[in-house]
Amino acid sequence: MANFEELTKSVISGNATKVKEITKALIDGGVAPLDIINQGLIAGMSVVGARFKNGEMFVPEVLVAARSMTAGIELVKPLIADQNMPSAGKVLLGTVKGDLHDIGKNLVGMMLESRGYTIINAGMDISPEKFVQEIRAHKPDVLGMCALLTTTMLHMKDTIELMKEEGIRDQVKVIVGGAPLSQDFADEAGADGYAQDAASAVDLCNRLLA
Ligand code: B1M
Repeated sequence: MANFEELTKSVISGNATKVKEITKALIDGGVAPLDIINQGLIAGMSVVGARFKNGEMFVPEVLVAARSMTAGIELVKPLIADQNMPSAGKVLLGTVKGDLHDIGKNLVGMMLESRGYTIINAGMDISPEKFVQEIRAHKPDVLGMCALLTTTMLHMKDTIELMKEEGIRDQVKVIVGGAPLSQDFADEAGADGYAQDAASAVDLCNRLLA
């Protein structure tokens, strides 16, 4: 039977066809969907991240790997989303201005969706003004902002400040996440919470909306 190591290797080499084939074999073999994501797909992307950092992989290869990982996630997604669950709340998600990293944010969205949340995915490169516009349009219970760059994470604070100026800060809980963030940063930015990973983001939303 297909195994995690093969899946990880296929993500690293960006072979989407193989990623889909192995993911499907693991699903058919009864492997838990979240194990496929964590031990196969994300594990592969972690290796890509390390190689990117060391200059052993470059942007085009990273993009191809990211696309192959997404191809696998798309197959697993229907298995963890319970369509019949009543909505636990509405979460507006977006990656901040100047930031084009969306894999982690999409994973957070998928995990929240699987736990009954309604997700409005605003996308990436979202300016503070656009976040405010989206909040007014969708009236979410929670705004979730994501940043992967130390330069762009500063826009989280700008967004929260603009929400205050526009008089809508108290209407929405704000959570933040992304690899360079910390609880200290979230506190300083004025967020209601910080989550280190997708599973913690679900716990955090549950706590904030309880
Ligand atoms: Co970029 N990149 N990248 N990149 N990239 C990083 C982030 C970097 C750490 C790599 C490195 O140098 N070591 C580095 C940032 C350095 C820094 O600021 N400290 C970096 C850089 C420098 C850049 C460029 C500037 C490179 C260049 O062009 N010279 C450029 C910037 C583009 C831009 O945004 N304006 C760039 C571009 C890209 C790609 C487009 C090629 C691609 C993104 C594709 C995409 O997202 N569609 C990319 C990728 C893939 C990465 C790495 C390799 C992987 C990121 C990822 O998807 N990880 C990354 C290196 C790394 O992380 N090791 C890197 C997997 C994902 C599941 O994890 O996003 O952390 P993560 O999400 C986690 C948690 O953080 C958390 O839950 C998720 C799941 O557990 N989480 C949340 C995330 N969002 C959350 C929100 C929440 C709660 C939890 O609440 C709302």
